[in-house]
Amino acid sequence: MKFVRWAFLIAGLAGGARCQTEIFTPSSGKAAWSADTLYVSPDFRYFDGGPITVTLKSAETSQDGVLYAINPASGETLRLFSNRDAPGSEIDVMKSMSLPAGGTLVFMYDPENNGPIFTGPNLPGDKYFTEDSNDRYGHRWSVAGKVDKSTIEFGFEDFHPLFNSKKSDFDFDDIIFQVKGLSLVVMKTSARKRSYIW
Ligand SMILES: [Ca+2]
Ligand SMILES: [Ca+2]
Repeated sequence: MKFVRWAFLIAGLAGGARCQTEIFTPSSGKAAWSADTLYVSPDFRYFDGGPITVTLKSAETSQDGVLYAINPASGETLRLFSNRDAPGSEIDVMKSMSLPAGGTLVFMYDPENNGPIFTGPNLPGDKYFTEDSNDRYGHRWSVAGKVDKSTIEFGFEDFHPLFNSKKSDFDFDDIIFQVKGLSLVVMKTSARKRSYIW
């Protein structure tokens, strides 16, 4: 699917890339995480045409919540897990949805007392937009990083600014899940060049 990736890259550069570059460093250490580098609400894409397998890893929070996948093109919403389901619970999203190659998926997390909150860049004007996170991370309530070539790890912060914003600890581990079948799109910049990791 290299052609699809390059077509996406060219279109992204022409249209103004929205890829995230900010790195999140867990203050409580990396014990909960398998990804070596975590980015704040990065973009990600479906390039490979195969299954998209979502696996629940852990939930370090006192608040219950439910994770969903949304096809932003159709608005179709699929319930995946409660954060209290058994770690290792697994769902193939593509058994219930059809996504075009090069398209994207939105993960929505809905804590019981507030939310919902969304993955992705969350720019004002986006269809799925999360309110401001008390200026700490702008509009962004998720992090993600690569575990290996085929696996991305995601985490959400579960407090919403309209409720208890001062209690947000931004550990982003209130639900952690891993996904196979998506590619992380992060722009790396240096003084000399820009490049992407997939
Ligand atoms: Ca937590
Ligand atoms: Ca938290």
